[in-house]
Amino acid sequence: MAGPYRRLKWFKQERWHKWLWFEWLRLVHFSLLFSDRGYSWVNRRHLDCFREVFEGYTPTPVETRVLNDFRREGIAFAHVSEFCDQEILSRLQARFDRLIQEKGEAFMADPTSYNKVLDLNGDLCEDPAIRDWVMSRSFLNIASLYLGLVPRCGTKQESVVVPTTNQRVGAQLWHRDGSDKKITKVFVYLTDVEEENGPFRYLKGTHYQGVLRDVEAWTGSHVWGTHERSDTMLDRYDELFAGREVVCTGKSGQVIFADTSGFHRGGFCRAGHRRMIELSYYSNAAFVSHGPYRIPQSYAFPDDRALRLAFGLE
Ligand SMILES: O=C(O)CCC(=O)C(=O)O
Ligand SMILES: [Fe+2]
Repeated sequence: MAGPYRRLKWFKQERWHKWLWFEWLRLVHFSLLFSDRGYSWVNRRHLDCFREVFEGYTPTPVETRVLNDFRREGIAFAHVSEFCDQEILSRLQARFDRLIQEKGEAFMADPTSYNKVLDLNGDLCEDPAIRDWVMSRSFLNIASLYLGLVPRCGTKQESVVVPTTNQRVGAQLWHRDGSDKKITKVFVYLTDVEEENGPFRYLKGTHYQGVLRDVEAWTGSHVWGTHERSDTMLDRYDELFAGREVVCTGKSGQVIFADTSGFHRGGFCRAGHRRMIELSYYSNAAFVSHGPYRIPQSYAFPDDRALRLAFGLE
């Protein structure tokens, strides 16, 4: 037994072999995601829950309006006050002030990163403001009705973008998020965002259900899995996208729903800064790690099956 075992170990350690495994797994994974039957099968529990919870559900007028735009364009807009008490905005802003202070001046002034992540996932309940925002049932309703299943909450990120370089880098370049075929991201601005503050930008209709979905390949390492960014289709920009780019400038309290499987870029800040919270929802089978955020045992989690599934508690 020693011989073959040693050979297997050697085989496992080869870098090319790991790469091959990874590529193969990725291929199988995406084949499943992109076939309707595969997608339904890998997400079956979340589909069952969707049928149970949303059969006969009548969306509120805000949800209906958001969903109509979201399905057609891949992007939709609302305001914090349409979902929560307007007071939540000042509570979230106060939290940002506190987090920025805790991070310290050196962190905020570091010229090597344009995106200052104040909190990624972390404890979702330590601050009632963020907890109420993250647990909002309206966002889960919209994400569920858009995706056609009860999704998994992927990430919660609070960040500030600041001016650094003159060259766009990372997510400042056009890209699709390479993790799922349909995604719901909910962004909220906590500051007024003008053109120079690095607004989020989106190419309408480039999402999976959109009229321009096939404008660029859905597979390939520049899109899927690796999260590499590209501006490759810029030379065809006028031909393909004239009038289709939405520049999401907006006031503090602006909420943006975006299917980031469609092309987007943002955070290219040239003056001032932009404060934003991002929540993301994917199918359970997405090529992302959900969390790992923390929900303390002491938190009396609502007795709500959809919400429990969304946070991986069932
Ligand atoms: O910061 C932005 O506006 C873009 C963020 C982005 O690419 C993303 O959240 O997927
Ligand atoms: Fe992105």
